[in-house]
Amino acid sequence: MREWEFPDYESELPVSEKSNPLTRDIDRASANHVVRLLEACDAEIFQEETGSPYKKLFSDSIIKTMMAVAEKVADILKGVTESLVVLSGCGTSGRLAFLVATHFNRLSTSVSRSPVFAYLIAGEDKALLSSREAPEDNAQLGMLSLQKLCQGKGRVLFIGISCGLSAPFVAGQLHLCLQHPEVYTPVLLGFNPGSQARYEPIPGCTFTFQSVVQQLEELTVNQRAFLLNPTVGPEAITGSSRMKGGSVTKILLESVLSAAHAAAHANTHITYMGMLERLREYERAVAITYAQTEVIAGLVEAAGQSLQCGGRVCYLGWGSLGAVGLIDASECIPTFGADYEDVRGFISGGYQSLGNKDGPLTSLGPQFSIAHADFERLVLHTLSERDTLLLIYTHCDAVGEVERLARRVREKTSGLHAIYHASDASATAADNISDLCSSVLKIHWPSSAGESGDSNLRMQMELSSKLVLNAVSTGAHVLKGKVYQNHMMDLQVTNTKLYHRATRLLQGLSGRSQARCQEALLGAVYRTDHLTVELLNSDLTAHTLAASTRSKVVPLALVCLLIGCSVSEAESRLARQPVVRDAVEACLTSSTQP
Ligand code: F1P
Repeated sequence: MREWEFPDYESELPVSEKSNPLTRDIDRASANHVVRLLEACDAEIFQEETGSPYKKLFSDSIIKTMMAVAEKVADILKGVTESLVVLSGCGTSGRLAFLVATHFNRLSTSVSRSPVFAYLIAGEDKALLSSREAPEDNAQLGMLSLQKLCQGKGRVLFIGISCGLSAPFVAGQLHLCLQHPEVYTPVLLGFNPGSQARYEPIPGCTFTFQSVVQQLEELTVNQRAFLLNPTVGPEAITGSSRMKGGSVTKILLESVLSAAHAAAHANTHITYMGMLERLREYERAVAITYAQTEVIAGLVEAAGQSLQCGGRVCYLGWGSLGAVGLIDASECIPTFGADYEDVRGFISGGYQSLGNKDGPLTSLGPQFSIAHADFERLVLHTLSERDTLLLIYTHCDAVGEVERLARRVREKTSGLHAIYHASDASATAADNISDLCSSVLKIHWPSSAGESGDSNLRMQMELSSKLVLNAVSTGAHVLKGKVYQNHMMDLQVTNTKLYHRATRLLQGLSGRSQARCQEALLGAVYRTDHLTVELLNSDLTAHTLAASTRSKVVPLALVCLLIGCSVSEAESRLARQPVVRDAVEACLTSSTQP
């Protein structure tokens, strides 16, 4: 058994919020070591069940549930009109719902079938590219958006994704499904046991996530609801479910939907061995990726250097790999308190290639300019040697266009790198692009990879790119000192889950009471040493809303707690010591000295 699997290990926390013993010292690790630690954490995804108290990805009950859900999807694909498969989630979970739904709609169109997949994300399409955590708390909003989407539909298979079994937005949608079983069949996807689902009351609702899960569990007996919740171990950076949580969401959804697609359109059967093989393909994809630890570490190092000296990291991706880049970049803002320009994604073809339902969002502001043309117009001329640029493409993409852009970037900086996916067949193709780059992460996919078709190979390349970019952006922020031990120190507290996570972090590091830590947090949110009774009594939504306009809230609160100083004194300390980890350590040392 792993340390975190013992019942007394951080026993009050669900698995998704526990800290991973493997990464306790990740804040002090070299780039190379960071990548190895991430590899070790990702390996837990495929850990066997033997000896563990938890259900795992390869557990019999998970494979069988995947098969049963695939059968339901296949029925819908086989052609009943007025049916829909809805994938829905918040943050990363919603972004992956988008990525997977658009992939399978394109696949359906390619075999002349109408698209039946739809996605929902809390905060709508804006949230695909920027952080919008507040709507995650809104169960009514979840219900309304599902109702609106499914108006007039006779049958809906609803797949709600919440890694921590915690988002009220998704709980509301599952509740709606339970109220209308004649239309909806609910599926819940997440990575905690049902007993660890969030039990906190949801304002204005009679249900909690926990009570919804209990109802779902009862219905699983007759296959009127499904629960896909293997445990994959705590995240490398505590609570950062964009990492393993996101990867497993992608693996599970794609395995189920591709089995359903093959059953509906290629007349294959959905079998136990077939499902197992799909999961094993992903396990191999993870291994193929991490076989290149050294090169990945080089990218982490380069990105880390850029962030440390005020430079930027830009991802220039093609096709769905461009979307993977956009997603990774968007997550740095809430996770590390980053600015949108620190890590930024661009996709060839912009919104047309992204295929989001609301179309171009460019008018919403500069961070919504996502096309390569935008990059050339707005960013290219500002590049310098401090910046790191990453081309992300495959042998199927417009290589001539990749080369053209590479040449333009190279005129400005030598910090150009590439992530290039090539199948065996194309591996020997002449490659002028490599000559322009400081380093190339060339991932060779054996012809056996994605045996069941180009679509599967593409999805594996996406996962592989996700792992590399997660390593680059996480590793770079670790090197920048944004992580203390394995905790994100500068997270945004823009919803109740994040507010509670921040409070727990403050309690753990300062040893103060929950009440005192909440006071310090609010002091940092409102930048005051004198919290009025009115402020203390106002509801959490007001606080999380106020926090969305503030930076460095958690580090400030911690400094106040450790030093016992005013908020403005803490602000000037942090200004003198901008590396959050160093500032925290300096305070911890002085607070333990007599
Ligand atoms: C949803 C989510 C995460 C994000 C952050 C805030 O979590 O948006 O994707 O990284 O932790 O919450 P979940 O509902 O999938 O657990």
